[in-house]
Amino acid sequence: MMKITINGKTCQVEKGRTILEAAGENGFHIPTLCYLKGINGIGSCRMCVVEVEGYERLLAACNTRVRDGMVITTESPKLTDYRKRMLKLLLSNHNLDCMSCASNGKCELQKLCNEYGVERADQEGSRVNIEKKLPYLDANPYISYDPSKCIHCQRCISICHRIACNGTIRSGRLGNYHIVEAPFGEDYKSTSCESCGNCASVCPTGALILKREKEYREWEVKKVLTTCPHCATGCQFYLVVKDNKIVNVESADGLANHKRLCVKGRNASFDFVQAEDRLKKPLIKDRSTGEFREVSWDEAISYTAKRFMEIKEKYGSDSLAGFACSRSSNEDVYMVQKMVRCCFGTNTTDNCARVCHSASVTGLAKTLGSGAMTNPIHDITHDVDVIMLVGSNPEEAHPVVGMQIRQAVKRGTKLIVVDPREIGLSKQADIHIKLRPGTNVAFANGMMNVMINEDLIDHDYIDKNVEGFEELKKLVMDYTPEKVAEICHIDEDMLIEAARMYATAKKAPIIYCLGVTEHSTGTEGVMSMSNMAVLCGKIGREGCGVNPLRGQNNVQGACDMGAMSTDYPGYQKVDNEQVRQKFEKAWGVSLNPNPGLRATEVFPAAIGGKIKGLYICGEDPMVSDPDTTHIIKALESMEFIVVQDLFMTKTARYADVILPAKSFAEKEGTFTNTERRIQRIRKAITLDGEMRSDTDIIIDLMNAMGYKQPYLTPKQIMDEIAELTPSYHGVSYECLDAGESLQWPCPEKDHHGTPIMHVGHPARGKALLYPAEFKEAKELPDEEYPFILTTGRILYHYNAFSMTSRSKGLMDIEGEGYIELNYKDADRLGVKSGDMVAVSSRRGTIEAKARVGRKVSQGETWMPFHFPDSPVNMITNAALDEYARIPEYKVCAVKLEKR
Ligand SMILES: Nc1nc2c(c(=O)[nH]1)N[C@H]1C(S)=C(S)[C@@H](COP(=O)(O)OP(=O)(O)OC[C@H]3O[C@@H](n4cnc5c(=O)[nH]c(N)nc54)[C@H](O)[C@@H]3O)O[C@H]1N2
Ligand SMILES: Nc1nc2c(c(=O)[nH]1)N[C@H]1C(S)=C(S)[C@@H](COP(=O)(O)OP(=O)(O)OC[C@H]3O[C@@H](n4cnc5c(=O)[nH]c(N)nc54)[C@H](O)[C@@H]3O)O[C@H]1N2
Ligand code: SF4
Ligand code: SF4
Ligand code: SF4
Ligand SMILES: [Mo]
Repeated sequence: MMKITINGKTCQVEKGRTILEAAGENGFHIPTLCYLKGINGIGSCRMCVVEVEGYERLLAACNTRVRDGMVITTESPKLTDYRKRMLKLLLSNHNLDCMSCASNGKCELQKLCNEYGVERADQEGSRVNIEKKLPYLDANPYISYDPSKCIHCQRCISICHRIACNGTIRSGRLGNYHIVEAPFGEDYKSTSCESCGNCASVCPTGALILKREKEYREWEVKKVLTTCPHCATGCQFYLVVKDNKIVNVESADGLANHKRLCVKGRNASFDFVQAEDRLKKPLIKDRSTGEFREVSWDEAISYTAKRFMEIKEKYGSDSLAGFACSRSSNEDVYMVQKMVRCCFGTNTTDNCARVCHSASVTGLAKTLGSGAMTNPIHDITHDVDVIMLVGSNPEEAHPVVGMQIRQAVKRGTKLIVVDPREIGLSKQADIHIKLRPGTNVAFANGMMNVMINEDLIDHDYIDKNVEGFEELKKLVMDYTPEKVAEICHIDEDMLIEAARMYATAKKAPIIYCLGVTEHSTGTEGVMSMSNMAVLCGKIGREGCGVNPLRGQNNVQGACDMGAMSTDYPGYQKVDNEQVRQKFEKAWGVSLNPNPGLRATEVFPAAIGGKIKGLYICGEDPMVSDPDTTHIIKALESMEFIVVQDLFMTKTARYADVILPAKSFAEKEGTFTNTERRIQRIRKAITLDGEMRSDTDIIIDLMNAMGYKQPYLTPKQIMDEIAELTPSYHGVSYECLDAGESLQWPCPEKDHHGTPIMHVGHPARGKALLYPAEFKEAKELPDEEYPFILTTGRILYHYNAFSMTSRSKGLMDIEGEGYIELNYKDADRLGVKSGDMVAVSSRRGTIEAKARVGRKVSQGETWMPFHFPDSPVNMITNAALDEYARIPEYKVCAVKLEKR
């Protein structure tokens, strides 16, 4: 601690503090303009100058550190005069069309000028002519840059380089002048800019803005704190609302995002909410004509209830099924599974995790005793030595996690990327293992072979906390680096180096995603990730663990809430007698003791005549499930289908009843993000139309089906969830609204959550090392279908396209499907970038535009699954994993022909 004097007051401050920080901590305000805490401290605006005894010149408070005994003055006539002169200098170069400026009312320059009584500059500045030469850049659909309002504070540059870690917007020169080179001109698509808008969010003036800021003034809006509806990173933001219309998104300081947002969170979180073509009224189809007619809610509810109950009567409870929506809230999902269990009388309920991370839920429960991400995002991306990223493309799929990984790499963390494609992060990786799709298990066994043979494992941890070591050792001894290199098409030495790098690192998380799970050996792939971490004792510790990045905003919650055919809320097993009795008592009905079918089993069962009625809340299997032809057949086989969604999806066209639901912005609730963090969503607007929240619709349906379900608010539903779910026991709206950010397990009231799991010992008691033999994917290339097709996602679109396709800006940036091929294959086929290619598998043929390059290896291709013009699930393989019944989206065999 040091003793200093500020404005005559003696203050104790910690060594290393800047004058600005020391003053702030002691209640003294110093004006700033270019300064951004922890991000920008270049001291160029000179607003934060202070007088320090013994110094002739004025010192910038933001980048001068305190010294013991310093005597500082933050306000004086001299300082006021100086600050006024600085403001005048800025104004002398500034385009003062404040009345029409989007930043009017929130401009920091305007605020300071008001504060210091500066109205205009004394003369025109020297930059004015420079600015006339610089173009106003506004080709990017979301962001524009007006050089005539730029004060060269560099905040935008610092945030892009140090926080978004993209390094796209740069500082340049024109003659003697510094300029900002912003990537928002006509060539914006060819820059590395991700349109995340983090730069615009920190611009103090109207120079760099989100274009939609022009539509409102700061004093006209209210801001509603909520959670992003796209990926499971769980970024926090405010919906900015003017006259009951959402006009913007502003980032908030959530524990997963720390004010960052990605392009979808910032720019595409409300267009779909306010889209013209939202479903607004309940619809019933006349099967004889195929036409839908608008009906009242009363009719829709009573008709739906009657039809489901007739089917139950005729074919039994297990002829019904109900899927919950991982986009909707915990409370909504809880009610769906409660309806399925209490009214349908079956456990055949599921959610999109089945096609996504069900292998993680099953695999990690088997090996560690809990199927969730073990460590928080911040913990595994800050201050770790090595990150091993397997089958995960976070720069596109979890961009705010991707930004934090880029930041870690920048700070010196080593990165191992295991992915068959070149992804953005593989360029920054120390090691990129570009393995053949479908060979993760062999890869992991090879890694463990090296770890054991070179004795890099944690004997102490294994002795205390592990079972199955000998069996695993026996199995992996077969997987020599030579053999694995041959199976995976990789370099043997690289494998050895990766094993050493991971095993010897002190802090090294494994982060993985669908490249591991979406295989017919997905569960074994997941258990192999767990095996590697367990063998090295990297479980239950800071900066380590096994970390599946979950997909949808609330898919973690949907699993937690019991939208699973085997589990009640909180992973309590349906075939456990005691558990069942507990739920029978709470819900007042007798419950079906048999596990139900998994979602991917429901469709074949429908074709086989076993499933007759299906309720689908917010899923679009016509687009998102593999082998669309079998989905069509299944949908056509059933007697009654209900779809509850925001839009007329491809699946909804097959429904008998369509129920219009409210989106995340129109209701209260909670989402649980990938880190098990339970966060609030809040109602921001009320739209015209008869849409209702999922929960309200379900409560009506339950009553109409004869179950007395009292009407409950989301808050009351959470109380019921907490009562019945040990891991959510301490969760309540009271504590969430008081600012708590809880990560389950939260086993007691007043518990503050559990950031890191398996501390002390694995939840299972002992971790299981599961010996997984490598098995080939179900469909391999052959003479007729010589290429492997892998599928996945891109930054600008989201899953089945229903939400992001309604954002014009995203469609401008990336609007059609494509297929990536290796340039050597393309040469052989005579295909160039931009040519149309027919892509055929044993299940069908689609067309896509070729993108030729080096991203995929020879013999391999890749397609995004979002786009309706190349509906890739027409041709993917519905082969399922043995344990989790997850489909093999990541490998099928195709042939390519130039069109
Ligand atoms: N922009 C955007 N973000 C999203 C989504 C979206 O649609 N768009 N969807 C959300 C959802 S639901 C999910 S589940 C997540 C998914 O997020 P990710 O799993 O990260 O996304 P994918 O692109 O499906 O696949 C990830 C990587 O797996 C690699 N891969 C393919 N086969 C193999 C293999 O055999 N082994 C290995 N090691 N890697 C392989 C692919 O090359 C790809 O780079 O994203 C979420 N976030
Ligand atoms: N080829 C291939 N196919 C894949 C994948 C792949 O990697 N490759 N990935 C798979 C994965 S991981 C996933 S998660 C699935 C995703 O597949 P889906 O779950 O089918 O797709 P989504 O687009 O996420 O959205 C589902 C629907 O929810 C609706 N919705 C949004 N909010 C709400 C709400 O609050 N209430 C209600 N009732 N509805 C709402 C949307 O309008 C949308 O129609 O796709 C899978 N399909
Ligand atoms: S939008 Fe994002 S990536 Fe583009 S310049 Fe701004 S901060 Fe950088
Ligand atoms: S564009 Fe804005 S943030 Fe960037 S240097 Fe100019 S004034 Fe500062
Ligand atoms: S990273 Fe995910 S949660 Fe965060 S803003 Fe982007 S889409 Fe939303
Ligand atoms: Mo997913």
